[in-house]
Amino acid sequence: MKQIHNFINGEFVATAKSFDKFSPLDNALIATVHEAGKAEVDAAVAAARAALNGPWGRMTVAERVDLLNAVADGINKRFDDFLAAECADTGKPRSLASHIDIPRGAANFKVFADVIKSVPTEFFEMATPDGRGALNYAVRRPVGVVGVICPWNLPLLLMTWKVGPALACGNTVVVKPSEETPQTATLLGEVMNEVGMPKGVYNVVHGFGPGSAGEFVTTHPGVNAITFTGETRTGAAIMKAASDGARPVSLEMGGKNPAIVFADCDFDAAIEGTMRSVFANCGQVCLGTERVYVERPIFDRFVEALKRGAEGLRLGRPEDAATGLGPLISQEHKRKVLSYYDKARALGATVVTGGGVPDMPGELANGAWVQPTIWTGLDDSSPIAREEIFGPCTLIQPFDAEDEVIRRANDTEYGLACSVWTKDLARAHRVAGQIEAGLVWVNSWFLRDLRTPFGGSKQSGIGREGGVHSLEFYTELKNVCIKL
Ligand code: NAD
Ligand code: 6OD
Repeated sequence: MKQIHNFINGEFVATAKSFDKFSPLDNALIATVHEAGKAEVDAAVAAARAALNGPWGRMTVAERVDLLNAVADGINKRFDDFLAAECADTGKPRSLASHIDIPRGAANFKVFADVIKSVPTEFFEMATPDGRGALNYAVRRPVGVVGVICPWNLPLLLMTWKVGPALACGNTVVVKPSEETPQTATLLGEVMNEVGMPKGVYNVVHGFGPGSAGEFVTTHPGVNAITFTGETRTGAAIMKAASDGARPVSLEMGGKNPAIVFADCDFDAAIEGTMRSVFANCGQVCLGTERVYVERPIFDRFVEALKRGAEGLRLGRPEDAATGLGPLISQEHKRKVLSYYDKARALGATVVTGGGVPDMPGELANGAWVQPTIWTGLDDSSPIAREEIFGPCTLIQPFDAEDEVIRRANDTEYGLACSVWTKDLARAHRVAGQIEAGLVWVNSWFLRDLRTPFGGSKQSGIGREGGVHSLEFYTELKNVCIKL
């Protein structure tokens, strides 16, 4: 059986305790994952601390930039290995992972290598009573050892989205990947060694949350800052843990994202974009659309077109080029998503398409498959319109007026993302300005420039990362005042 090790101080570390990793495709056992206990987390934090005080801490920015670029090249060199590992853990289509997950894994190092080369700083001259004056300048220092707690939906992409800027800023990291997706984080350890990354800069500890590696990292007094992506409830627990020692947190959390489709939109583009925002990665994207508001004159046509799109999605194995939809991540998540399918039916939803478990051939029948699903006929108060489901499903509702749809889109505890589809530029600006979310896409979805601020409002997040905004979290400013 494939063994997935921790990666501590440049070494692959086995432990006595382990857990099983099952394939989402067919529930077959695919790997044994070595679970880090307190001792391994202590060792990882100690290695990360020592690296800060070692060659890594003494490197110039230019030397760090060269290493980050080498990591990006190293990921690209082993592209097929990363692709195979990511698809094995998640079951997602290769066509998706090869266009998004793996390239972004490399880009997250390249982009922050570029950002760190041109960091702006402050400089102030001041008068002093003796007339000689003084100069002030601010320098950025790494915050220290950063704990990185990751989810399972875009494992390499979301882990490197944190590790790239953290290392660019001169920090060291202790990464806790999701228990569902351990492989690519350990594989990145091989790349770190191949490119000559100093020992202890990048560490990986495997395990779960409470009572396991996740808790041990977030409560560890040697961890100076914690960056997290995952569910809102988990983020809140981590924020509590971080309060011990008053450590900073960056939290990227859940969503219940609306799409707003005006009658004047480019209809085909709106359908294509909404198909992706609802069904990409089997609906397991934090930025995905779970509520679609469609202006009444095009409502029926829109529902019909999205239904056709959903029914055209081929469910299948990652390596099959025709596969448009993979399974959910796990049996547990399948049970959660199906509980919403049942709830929708019990609440009287019109099931436009899907709503159950597909017939899959052979062993795939044991996998975490659900049908792509569209509902109408429920209102904004229903749990289907309010709670994050994180599956390949959406509720479509009609609207009649701009003010009305803005109010309804904002009527949620979350505030991550929104897509607006219209050809009216003034309206696009007006609506975007009033949406309570960290990201608004107009006539697009998941179009990402990594220099832009990324993060959620309300219960969807605390803080912004991306470009120079990541520097705000991963560095501390120190002012130096020089009396002349
Ligand atoms: P999760 O919160 O269950 O787990 C995330 C990570 O936290 C895992 O590594 C888990 O082991 C760890 N963890 C759990 N409890 C912990 C604790 N008490 N202390 C320390 N670590 C703990 O999330 P998930 O199910 O892996 O991911 C899906 C969720 O992530 C969805 O809610 C989705 O919206 C959200 N998400 C948000 C973003 C974003 O950018 N805002 C991106 C991706 C996913
Ligand atoms: O693109 C990104 O940088 C990012 N953080 C995406 C998050 C996707 C959520 O599932």
